[in-house]
Amino acid sequence: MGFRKDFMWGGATAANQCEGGIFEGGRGLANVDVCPAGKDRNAVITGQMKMLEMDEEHIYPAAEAVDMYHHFKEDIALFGEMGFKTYRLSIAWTRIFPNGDEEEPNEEGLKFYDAVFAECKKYGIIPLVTISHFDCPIYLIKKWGGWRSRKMIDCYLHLCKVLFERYKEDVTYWLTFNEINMILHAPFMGAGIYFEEGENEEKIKYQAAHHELVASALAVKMAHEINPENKVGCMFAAGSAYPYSCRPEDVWEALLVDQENYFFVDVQARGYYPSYAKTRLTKQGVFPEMEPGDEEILRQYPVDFISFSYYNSRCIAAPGGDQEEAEGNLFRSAKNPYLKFSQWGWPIDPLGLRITLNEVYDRYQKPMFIVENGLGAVDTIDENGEIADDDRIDYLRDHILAMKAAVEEDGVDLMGYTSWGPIDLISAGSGEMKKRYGFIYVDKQEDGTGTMERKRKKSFYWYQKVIASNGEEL
Ligand code: BGP
Repeated sequence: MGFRKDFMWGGATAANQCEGGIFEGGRGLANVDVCPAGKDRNAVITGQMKMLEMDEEHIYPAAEAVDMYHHFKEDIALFGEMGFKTYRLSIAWTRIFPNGDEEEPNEEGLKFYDAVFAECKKYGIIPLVTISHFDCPIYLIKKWGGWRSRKMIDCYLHLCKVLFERYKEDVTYWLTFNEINMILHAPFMGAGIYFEEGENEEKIKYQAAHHELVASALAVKMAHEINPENKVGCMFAAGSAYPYSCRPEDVWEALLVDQENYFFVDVQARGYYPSYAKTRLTKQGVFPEMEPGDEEILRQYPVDFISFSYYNSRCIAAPGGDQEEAEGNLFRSAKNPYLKFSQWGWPIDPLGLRITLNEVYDRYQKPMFIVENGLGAVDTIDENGEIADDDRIDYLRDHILAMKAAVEEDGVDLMGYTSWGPIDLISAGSGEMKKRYGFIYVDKQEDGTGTMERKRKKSFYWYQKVIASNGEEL
């Protein structure tokens, strides 16, 4: 049986991690631009340290990134050479609206994406567009505090309207927010929120989440009105929570972690706040304020499909245990003794992808799309000038096999797979350049030096075969 004939193979990037050119084309400054590399990054992205401008002391890797702003033709040609059916990219909000609340969009910014989509078309690549990949204009953060304010909904919808109309002929696949559940873990990066001393952080985060959920539902409505062909998905950071042991307290804690993440998809896919969230958030005094009509909006405009990132599963123990902690995509979890780990300490769990696919499909019964998956690793160029990234190939092969089993043996409905960072780009979590995910190497080094030259790695040729054989030759 295998993957469907029109399976959407490809790769995924985010504007702020690859474009650079943040002062070009009339672009404004965004939260993602002022997240520094180095020791303060975590405090900034989690909203514990206020940073709304660039200063002299820090390095801001998004400023140049891998300069796709100037290299996109070459890069998309390489995606075409690999046989990509789709390319997931995000729009830098501040290229279109430098402040975020202007009436008229910035034509130069719109033209840039016209050119990107034209390039995709040349190679028969279908764009899959993330409207906001952790992107929030600084101006709106200064004015209203980012997504903590309901005012953001209108600004976001104005952006959506401009995008849906302008790119009507080019784009029919959209994602409203990247990893919407990241708002709970990295609220500044996820939603432009930083905290003042003494604030009720949970309440602010859930209020902001509510605003995004309403905005997302209204974006679905608008997308369908503007073009009935449009398909809109939600996107969350997935990875099932395993109990650390069969001790009921561990099982319970794992269930809570899963619910915390599924909460967002429950609302976006089913159209209402699940009972557990209503009850618990109310008891904790953090249930968001809603306006009349919000519940109807959520109910009327659920998403068409569900997408997620999967890097690893999580292993959860009840508080008070002395188990070791593992790293992994800004989520805290216990170290799973049965798994191997990446160079960045992230667990490697291909079967976990099959488990997650089954869980998500069981829960929502909607088509799914894996829009991020990959191995962040250091790459070295050997004496022949080649990059033999066998670990990456192994990682991807094992995950694709797991997803194949989920399709062939478990019957899950999967639309496509876009691996993360098909071209090296900067890390969202750490801001590092040396953590590479690409099939294409970029000569940009950790200290900012490099020629920006692009180079095919061994995995480039491997993925080309995978796509050509629709996932049969692995
Ligand atoms: C996800 C983000 C991506 C991406 C990826 C890998 O959370 O959606 O933007 O960067 O994780 O994480 P990292 O860059 O920290 O290795």
